[in-house]
Amino acid sequence: MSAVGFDIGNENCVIAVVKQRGIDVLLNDESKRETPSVVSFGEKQRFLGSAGAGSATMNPKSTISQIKRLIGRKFRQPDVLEDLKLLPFKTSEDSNGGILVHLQYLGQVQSFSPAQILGMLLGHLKSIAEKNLEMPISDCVIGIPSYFTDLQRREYLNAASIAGLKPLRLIHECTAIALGYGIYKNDFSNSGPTHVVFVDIGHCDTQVCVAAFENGYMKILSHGFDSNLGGRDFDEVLFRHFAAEFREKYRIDVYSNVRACIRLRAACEKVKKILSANPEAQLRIECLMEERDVKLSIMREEFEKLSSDLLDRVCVPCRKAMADSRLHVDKIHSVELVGSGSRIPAITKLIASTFGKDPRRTLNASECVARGCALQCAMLSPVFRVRDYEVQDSFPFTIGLKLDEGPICTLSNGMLFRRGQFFPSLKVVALHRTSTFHIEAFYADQNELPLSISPEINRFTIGPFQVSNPEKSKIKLRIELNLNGIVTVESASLIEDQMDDFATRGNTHPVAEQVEIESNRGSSHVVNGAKDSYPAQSRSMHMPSADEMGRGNPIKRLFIPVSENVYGGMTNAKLLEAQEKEIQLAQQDIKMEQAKDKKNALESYVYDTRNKISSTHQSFISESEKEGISRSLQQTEEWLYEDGDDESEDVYTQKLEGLKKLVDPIENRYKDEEARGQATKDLLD
Ligand code: ATP
Ligand code: K
Ligand code: MG
Repeated sequence: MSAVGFDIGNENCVIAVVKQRGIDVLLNDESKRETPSVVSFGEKQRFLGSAGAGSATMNPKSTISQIKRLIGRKFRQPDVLEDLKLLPFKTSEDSNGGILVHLQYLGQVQSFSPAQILGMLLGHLKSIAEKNLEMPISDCVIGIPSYFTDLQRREYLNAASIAGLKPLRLIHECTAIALGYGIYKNDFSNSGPTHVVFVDIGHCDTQVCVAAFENGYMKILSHGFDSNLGGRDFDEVLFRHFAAEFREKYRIDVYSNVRACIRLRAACEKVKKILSANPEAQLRIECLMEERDVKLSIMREEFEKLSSDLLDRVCVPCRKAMADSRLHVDKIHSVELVGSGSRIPAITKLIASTFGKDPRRTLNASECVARGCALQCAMLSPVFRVRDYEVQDSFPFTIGLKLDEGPICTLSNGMLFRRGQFFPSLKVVALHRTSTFHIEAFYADQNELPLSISPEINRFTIGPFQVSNPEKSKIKLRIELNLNGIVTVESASLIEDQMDDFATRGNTHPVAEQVEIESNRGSSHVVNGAKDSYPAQSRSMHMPSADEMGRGNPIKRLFIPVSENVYGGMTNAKLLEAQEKEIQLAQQDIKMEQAKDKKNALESYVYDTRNKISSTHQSFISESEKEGISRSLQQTEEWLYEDGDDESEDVYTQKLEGLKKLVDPIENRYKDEEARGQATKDLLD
């Protein structure tokens, strides 16, 4: 058994596994520890990960990256439209308001949702893990940004299920980092918690969390983020700078040429990396467009000046997380800087001035998320024994609840779940209703959400049910913010009290006063082994509780069906369809890979045989045989370069069989002789 963790980045993915002795990061097909987050549609097969990145310049119009940014987003959100504008292929709105990308593949335009594309990428990572571990996997833990909405989380789970993965949980990336940091340390002070800030600057976003550590225990106090601030924004600063310079110096307009844009963006990223280690960098692209070679240099100082606005923005989520943690910066023991986007030297300076201390880099900047995910997977998996360690994460958004008649949990009258709520968490809401009704969960404070994100979460239909005596009955809803940060109605029940008229107890206000929110039952942390953790406790609630039984009242409890209406995302039918589609696409890839393998086998057979008949096998072959075989080899070779360049597995197999028929008799003579030689040798020895 292995516990697997996936860090899906906008630029790079990392896979880590917990093994008997510690954690390993797995190597991909190119023996790299990071796999580009790229899906590319070739003429007849997909190229995923490193292969996808390799085919990106050849196939810019059917290559997609940064899919994490599009997951669970609405087509019409302004920042989404900005992102989509950069894509060199068609996109449109699906029937749910989501995004569809339209790519040329297998001779036709095919449409995919972001969840499907992410599913392809996850499937690829899964296959890398399976190849490494030499066994099938499905249990895993996947990292997600803390600012992901309910829908984005659901879409991640859909993508995982398209890939045939079963996440034991989704975990906030910063929480995974903190877990990896804390679990093996047991030298924390005994005189109170040690507070550490983690800052992760990736390709597209910046995430911050403040964590409190004690020996054997960690707690996330707060999260901060900017979902639109990462390495790629610094690339963009350089891109705009160079595009303007080119217009001046070479009179060319890069923006008018898709391929030129892609090449310039890639070159800018390189320049940015060079400037992290050098005071000056040179940008040089041959034949960028209109047959012009371009060449310019830039100083680090100038780059920093150009990016001063971006640099200023880095401290905003840091300050926000500090404010929410209610700690003074003096109480911060250390600041850990991770994510490859943080390698820009000016960022280190900025973090230092924000916190009044130099940030540390004790963690592996690009691997720490995946490692934390693998650890969490091991902790949740019943077959692993990990040292006892307790993780408590907090949720970054306030969640409210409303009925069709109006809000029942709002900012002013107490929320369902508050920002900073430890989760998983369970609330019991009691209402007086006589027939089917709807409740709706929503993010109550738009200011907490990333820009242009919709506050809608989910609309639940409770019913059908019938109440015989409205005076003596109430509906109890158990509403959970689950381990994945998704809101669900875990159960709804109709409770009838035959004796006591509790419906009239209390007050008379039409909506708000009918609601009682009971205290949050169950612990809200995750400890080793799913069996010890909160969900197990909370689900054993099929019997009336003690207070209901207390007075010996005959209480009747009836479970009521609950159905969900998520705003967007996939229906079950769509998910099944996507799973089937993925199987087809994967089969096509396998078919093409197998054809390629057979083609290679045929090619090497031609070369080997040619060698043999003029060396080792020379004395076992007649002149005419040799001539015939040579002719066939020559023909096969020519065929391979022309008509046979792109054939099916069967065709290559047949060709190989044909050649073998000619060559096998000679091969057999050679082997017989060899065996005879060996026997003679044995006798003489
Ligand atoms: P995200 O977390 O946003 O989803 P990610 O996890 O894929 O993305 P990382 O791999 O942490 O992101 O970081 C990628 C970013 O780091 C890219 O923008 C890349 O250009 C940048 N980067 C990598 N090396 C350097 C360097 N030496 N100097 C500056 N930036 C760098
Ligand atoms: K990454
Ligand atoms: Mg990342």
